[in-house]
Amino acid sequence: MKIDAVTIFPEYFAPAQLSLLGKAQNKGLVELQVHDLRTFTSDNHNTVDDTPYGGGAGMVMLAEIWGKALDPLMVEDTDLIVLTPAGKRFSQSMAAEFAAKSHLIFACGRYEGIDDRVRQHYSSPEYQSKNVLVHEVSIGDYVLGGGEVASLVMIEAITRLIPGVLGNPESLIEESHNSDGYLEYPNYSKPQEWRGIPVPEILLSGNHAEIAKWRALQANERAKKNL
Ligand code: JCH
Repeated sequence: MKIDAVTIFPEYFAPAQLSLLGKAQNKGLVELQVHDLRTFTSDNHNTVDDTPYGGGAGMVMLAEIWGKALDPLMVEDTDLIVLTPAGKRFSQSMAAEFAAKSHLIFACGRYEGIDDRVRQHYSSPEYQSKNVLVHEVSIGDYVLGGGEVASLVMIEAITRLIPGVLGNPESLIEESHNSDGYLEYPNYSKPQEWRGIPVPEILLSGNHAEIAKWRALQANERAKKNL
């Protein structure tokens, strides 16, 4: 999978070189390219924003600069993901859908966001005929300073679902057995007693059918409690 991220803060993506995602890139399963939006400016101050038409607080990112950055990336079969607090809520099922794609672009805004004509332009019939889709996505109901951290969250959730990225595919199979991958039972490891708290007896029994039943019950109790 090819992933492009466009941002005025490329350094936010440094953690993408670590752990599973870093290894996936070394293995050639994921190719992440981070682009500095400011390299597409042509004025002395590298301006990427201006005041909003209609007035109001804050600044809006310029369509002209975003167009220059995105045009060369918007090839056939591309999903353009625009992060915004007003977007469709990101979920495990959405991650699975994006994991099957060949090319994702993450447009990371700052300030009050990006001039809406950028979204409109790349949603036009010209791009639809190139199998380009534009998605406005939010990772949750809280307001971040920009799209970078949200993109990193999405990239991690998506890329770990690409075949070969996770070392141990058993954990993916186990995830897929419950509804959305986050109905999890409580985990225990050594020692058998820690600060007076024992590991539940059933987990030491070797009875795998009973262990599976107990874990399913625990997962459901936990899910109800956290609603
Ligand atoms: C973003 C902002 C609009 C602050 C600028 C670009 C995504 N789940 C999620 N929370 N926040 C974001 C996000 C994504 C992209 C951008 N900002 C800051 C934008 C605002 O209007 C109230 C406020 C935030």
